[in-house]
Amino acid sequence: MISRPWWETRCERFFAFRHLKILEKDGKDDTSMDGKGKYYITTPIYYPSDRLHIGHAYTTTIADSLARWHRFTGKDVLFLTGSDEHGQKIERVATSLGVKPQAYVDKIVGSFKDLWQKYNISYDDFVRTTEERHHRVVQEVFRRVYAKGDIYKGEYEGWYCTPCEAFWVENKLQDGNCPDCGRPVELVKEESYFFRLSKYAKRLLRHIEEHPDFIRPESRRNEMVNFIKNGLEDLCVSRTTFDWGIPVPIDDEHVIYVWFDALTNYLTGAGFLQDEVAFGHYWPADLHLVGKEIMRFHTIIWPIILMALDLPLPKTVFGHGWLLLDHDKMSKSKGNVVDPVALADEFGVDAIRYFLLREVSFGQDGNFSRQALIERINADLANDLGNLLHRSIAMLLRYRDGIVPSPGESTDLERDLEQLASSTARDVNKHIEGLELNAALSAIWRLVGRANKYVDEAEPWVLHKSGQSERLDTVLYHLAETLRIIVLLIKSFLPETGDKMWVQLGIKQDLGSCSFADTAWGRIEPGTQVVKGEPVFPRIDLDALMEAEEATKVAEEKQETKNTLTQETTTQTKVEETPQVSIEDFAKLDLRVAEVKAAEPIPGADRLLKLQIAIGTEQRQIVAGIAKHYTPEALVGKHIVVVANLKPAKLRGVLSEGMLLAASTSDSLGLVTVEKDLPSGARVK
Ligand code: ME8
Repeated sequence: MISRPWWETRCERFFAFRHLKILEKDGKDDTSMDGKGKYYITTPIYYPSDRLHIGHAYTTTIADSLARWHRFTGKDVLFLTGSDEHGQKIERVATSLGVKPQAYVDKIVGSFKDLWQKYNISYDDFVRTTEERHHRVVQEVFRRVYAKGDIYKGEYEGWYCTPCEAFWVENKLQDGNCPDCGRPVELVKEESYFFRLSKYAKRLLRHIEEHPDFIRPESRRNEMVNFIKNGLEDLCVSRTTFDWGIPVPIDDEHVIYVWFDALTNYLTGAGFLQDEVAFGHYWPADLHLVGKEIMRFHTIIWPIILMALDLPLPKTVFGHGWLLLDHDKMSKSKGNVVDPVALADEFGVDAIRYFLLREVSFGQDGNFSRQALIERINADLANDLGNLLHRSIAMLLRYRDGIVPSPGESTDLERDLEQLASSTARDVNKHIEGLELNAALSAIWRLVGRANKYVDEAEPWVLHKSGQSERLDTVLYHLAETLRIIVLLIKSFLPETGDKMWVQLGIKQDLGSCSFADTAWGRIEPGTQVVKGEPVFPRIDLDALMEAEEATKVAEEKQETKNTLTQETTTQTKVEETPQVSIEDFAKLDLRVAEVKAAEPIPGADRLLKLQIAIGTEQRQIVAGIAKHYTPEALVGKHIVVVANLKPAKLRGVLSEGMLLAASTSDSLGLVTVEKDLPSGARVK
């Protein structure tokens, strides 16, 4: 076996708890379990309002790499992710699809877990906010804060942004819209429980000042400090106008505000009120990793909830930047999201993980583009790393039948490489401790680069030709040993690649059981038999790929033009000139009334719109060439007529499960609708 899957580590954690309990009984310090302490890291729990995109994979891949590295350095890691399943937004999506919220979230959360499995995300626990264990924790937290006098009943009148699930006072709105996402807000007036944020403002400011690592990076700390200094309003922590949430324990007319519910997941996952030994060990969290847009919730509301509970605050909340597409924030409603599954299928999971970790300067916004991705794959992965492995294995096979020889005397060249390998391991650790992910990867790639240069300088082919056998042994040994260390250093970031390289190096030791101490120089055993394998990262022909993409685009555009022309010629043709069909032919068409639930553009296809429609209780997606005539907003709510039994097809890679009917001339187009307000699903004959 190469490396252990995450569920085994989860078992280990369980045994670690048991071990902890024994230590506690013996009256010993529970953090001394392995001499290295613990590391509790979390991602945001994502909304199952839609499928996840590459932005979500960005946060989770970073968290996973950090979790893996800390396990590697001997820490007892708890890595938590999950899903934020309550609230108005989820309830509305489910209702628009005609399904119960629970059935809806169950399905989407399944897709979250599939995605994390594909990306080799080694989470230890996944909190769903609809779970019973979480329900109990949230209600108890609410009860305690209420009992302390920090929650009181009142009346809320103000604005609410449903996509962000955030309350806003009038003077914070921007042009009447949500200042965070720019979307319209709704006026809300309802009885509500309020949480005394204002009471804790000074104490929070003091904490931020005394703990410079609490909010990172520094730019976000300054933003948050300014926000608090501008005055904190007490926060609504309950809603009464819908019921998809956890009931307020003292008043079942109210459900608990979704952010109060969601933030508490970090306690649920650590064992709060369930396993106090585990909780005492893991809490406070070492790192809450979140996107910058939800820093306010994590660095103001969350710490104040913890203060009200008399619990210690997390050590660090890091607000990373956004992954942008064409320099714009990705969002489903703008239709500019990148699908992480399709991307991993096309390029491989580790290529995507590498790109996410390396390309974006951690903390700042960064742009996603296929060209940048392919360039990274070719330069860093295929040329540098892949080539080092390939040429080293090839030389070991050619000159020593694949057997790692015993080294002879080292020269300055070797000593230089040995030193760099040792200092790189320490540097990577230092960078990871400091959350400098780009620097950590740069350091590893400096070692890869140095090893490639070492091959050029040592010229093993010349040593072979000139019969300098001992010197050749030394060089080949140094290459194999440097590669072994490189695998140990990259496996937290690129787990599949680490496994593949380990197999090619033929090392018998289980990679999953290796620890940081194994990065010490000189641990590959002479006599190890290397194995020829497939290239770990084949080069991608960027020009050919771009040409193929261009060709598909041109072909699709031609098809669209042809369709339009056909429509236009049909308008010019006299009715009696069109061929006749029998009533049986016509009856083959299943024409139905459908309601448009949502509409969005398709990036790169300026004639097309993607529509989500309901035909009775059935949900469908169709693609229609009407973007020049209708805006997405104008379509939502319309009752249109569709051919419901048309064979599904893909247009620009997007699935279309039907076709809408429209009348058109060369410059105008109108959708076919029905004259009376008939329900969707009604048959058109
Ligand atoms: O906010 N670039 O959930 P959410 C980088 N449920 N990261 C991105 C991103 C992008 N373009 N888009 C999304 C919520 N993310 C709440 C959280 S936690 C108690 C509750 C990542 O589904 C980033 O981590 O809207 C961001 O903060 C998170 O997804 C938002 O996910």
